[in-house]
Amino acid sequence: MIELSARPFAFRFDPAHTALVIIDMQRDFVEPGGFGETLGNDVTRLQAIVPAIQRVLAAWRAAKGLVVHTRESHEPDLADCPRAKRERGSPRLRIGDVGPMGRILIRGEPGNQIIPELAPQPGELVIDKPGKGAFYSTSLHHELLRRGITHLLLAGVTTEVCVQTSMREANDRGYDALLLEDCTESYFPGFKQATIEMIVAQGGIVGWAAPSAHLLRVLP
Ligand code: TIU
Repeated sequence: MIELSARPFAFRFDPAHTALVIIDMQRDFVEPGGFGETLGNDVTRLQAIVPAIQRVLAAWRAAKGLVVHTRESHEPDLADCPRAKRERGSPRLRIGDVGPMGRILIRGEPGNQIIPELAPQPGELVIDKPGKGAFYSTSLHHELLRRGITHLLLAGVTTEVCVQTSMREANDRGYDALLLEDCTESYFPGFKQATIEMIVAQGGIVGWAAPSAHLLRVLP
């Protein structure tokens, strides 16, 4: 067992039963011309966390821990994209429309790939998810259960949308989950901070949070 200094109290985990889950670090959210930008956001904010995730990913791979990458994505025929999701708001380009990185949020398109700096390696899990949460309509819970995973370390974007939704889904399924604070970012700085506070409030009602330096210090 490893003990990591965290809020609201120490996070104890066995790396053999813990997965690093990197949420949606795909070009659609991090690079200009994708889904994030077409919703009206400044995507450069999200690029700042890439080095911190790279350091954690390298250390976690060296510790032989399970790595899970997720991508928010839809089938080319949009069969898994609810009308409510596609028609919400007034973005310049909607899900499925052709943008500079191919069709927005569609599986297999250039914009839907994980950014090269964090590209999955053979043996790592890549989960395509049609919703904000990583467990909704995916095999993630099954894949984690059959590997004996009980604890999660979360990173990725955006903090209050796909990361928080996934963490709440994990919490309801019985996982102990910790958010790596400097490995997640929002298009809205206030939302990131509020999300971290609501996760750790009430004795860790959703889970734990800690800077990635605390993890790097304790990994074998
Ligand atoms: N819009 C926004 O902040 N996020 C998303 O739509 N998806 C994810 O967070 N991945």
